[in-house]
Parts: sequence; structure tokens; C-alpha cells
Amino acid sequence: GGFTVWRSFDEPGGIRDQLYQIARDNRNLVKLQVLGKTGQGREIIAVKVTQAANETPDGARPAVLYSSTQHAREWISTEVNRRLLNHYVNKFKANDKDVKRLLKDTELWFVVVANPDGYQYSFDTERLWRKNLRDNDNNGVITVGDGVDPNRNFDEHWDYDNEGSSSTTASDTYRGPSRASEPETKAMQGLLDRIKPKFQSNWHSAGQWILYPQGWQTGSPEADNPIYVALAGTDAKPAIPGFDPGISSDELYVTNGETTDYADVRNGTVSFTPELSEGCDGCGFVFPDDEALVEAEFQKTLPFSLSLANSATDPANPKSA
Ligand code: 0X9
Ligand code: ZN
Repeated sequence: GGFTVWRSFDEPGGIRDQLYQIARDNRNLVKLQVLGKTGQGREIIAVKVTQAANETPDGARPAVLYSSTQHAREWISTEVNRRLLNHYVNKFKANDKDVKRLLKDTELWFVVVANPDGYQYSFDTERLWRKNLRDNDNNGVITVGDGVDPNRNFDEHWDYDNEGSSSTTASDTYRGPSRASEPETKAMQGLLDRIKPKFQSNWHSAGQWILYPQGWQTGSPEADNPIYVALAGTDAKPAIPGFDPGISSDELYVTNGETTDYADVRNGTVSFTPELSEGCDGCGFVFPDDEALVEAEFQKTLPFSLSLANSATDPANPKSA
């Protein structure tokens, strides 16, 4: 508690309450869905934003998925995504012509806290917690050795090698006991398979990149895919100012069982991992609790977010940021 910007999942007025509130206040526009429950019983929540949200079957319109907070400590990802949700709803209510048209033809999905147990733990106990809260040693208490990395547990090249993920339970990139073993993974995979989004932005931090698949190998097949290049931009003109676009395995490191690889390979989703800024030099995952800095980070990413939404009806001809 006591933060200006940051809100935990559980607290009154926290992220969970806010998601329910925005759905209650906008019944014709915002539909809330519980995708599953975590190990500690928290809800993994998705909201769909589209005109006639309740009457329109999920996936009936070209979909875009904005997901965040797979990694507990990456609070800026939560906040950028929450502001993006509010942005669309507020613009629609203000009768913005472009957003009204967009939400007639397109459905936008938000999973603001993909790892609610870990996120809550990062407020209550350990600010730098990354993983979920699987009790790896089954001793009834969560300690440093526990948790699975939600971004190494997906059923795509899971356990492909020991470079891109770890079999050691205490590792921050522990891949879990089996493919898609975690409720957080099942929830996200289930949603991806059901709505088959044209585009996904899976917000993470920190480092100022716009990463894209496939992360399990270097020299990935998407390197020359003009749709990825058009939307992420180039080194000279990145879609988010100051961010470095490129194949995740080449720009950063190899991963296996990663979310955007699953989305790309299984569902043909053009799926990005933007790594948001630190907020200050050396801040790392602890983005400052500063309204102006957080809002600036959101505004910086907005053209990229809008470009995904505005390209969904004709994904082969992307409208770059
Ligand atoms: O390691 C991750 O899951 C992501 N970075 S973070 O610092 N937020 O943990 C990056 C995932 C992107 N994919 C690859 N680098 N292959
Ligand atoms: Zn991350």
C-alpha cells in the first residue's frame, strides 16, 4: 500500500476490483470472463471490449490480445495495459469516431494480470518476485525455491533445451513439471486457441525492445516476415520510440515454452513482446512510482498498440504506428 500509481490485485479498488467495475459500468461494451483460477484461488481475468460485447460470440470479430504481468515484478506492464483498456473505453464513451468504428469490426481482449498470485506476492512479500506461486517442494509455504516461470511453461518447444529454460525448481526460468502444467498457462493458451487473435502484445519489462518470435532458436523464420517488420518497425524507425525491434532470440536470448512462440506457431498470431522501460537508469524492474513517468510510458506505446488494433481487419496489410 501507500503507492501513488501501483495497485495490487486483491486490495479494495485494486486491479481485480477495477476490472469488475469497468465491466459493470459498460455492459454493452465490456465483457468480463474468468479464464481460470490460480494455485491460491485467484481469478485469471480477461475482458473483451467490442460493441455489443455480450451478444457477440467470442472470436466472431478479428481479435487483438493485450496481455501483461506474466512476471510478477513487472508492474509497469500491468499499468500500461490497464491504461490502454481505459483508453479505448473512454474514447468510445466520448464518441470518438475512429474508436467507435474500430470496436464495431474488431474485438480487443485484455489480460491485465496473467499471474495474479505472483503479482500479489510482489506487493505483500517480495518486490522482485518473478514466477507464479507453485509450491514446488509441497511443504505448504512459499519460499525462494518455489514458482514456475509462466513464460517458459507454454506447450511450444517446451523443454526443448536447457539454454532456453531450466529444470531446476529454484531457477527464475523454471519451466514447470510438464508442458502447460500451470493454471496461468492453461488460461492463456485456452484464450489464444479460442479467439485466435490476429495480433498480440504481451507486455513485459525491462529493456526497451519490441521482440518477436520465434524465441526457441536463433535465425528464426519470422525474421523476414514483412508483417512483423512493418508493425515493430526498424532500428532507424522503431514502432515505439527508443525501442529496439527484432527476433527475441537474436536481440535478447533463447527461450523455450514461451507465450509468443505458442501464439505464432499454433494460432498464426502475429505476437510481440514489448519490453518496457526501466523508468530511470538502473531502476530495472522497479519502475518509479511516478504518475508522470508512468503516463509517459503509456503514451509512448499507444501508437504501437493502436496499430495492432487498426490492422486486425486486414492483417496482411498492417497499418504501422
Ligand atoms: O525472459 C522473458 O520471458 C522475457 N524477458 S523478461 O526480462 N521480461 O523476463 C523475454 C521473452 C522474449 N522471448 C525471448 N527472448 N526469446
Ligand atoms: Zn517478463
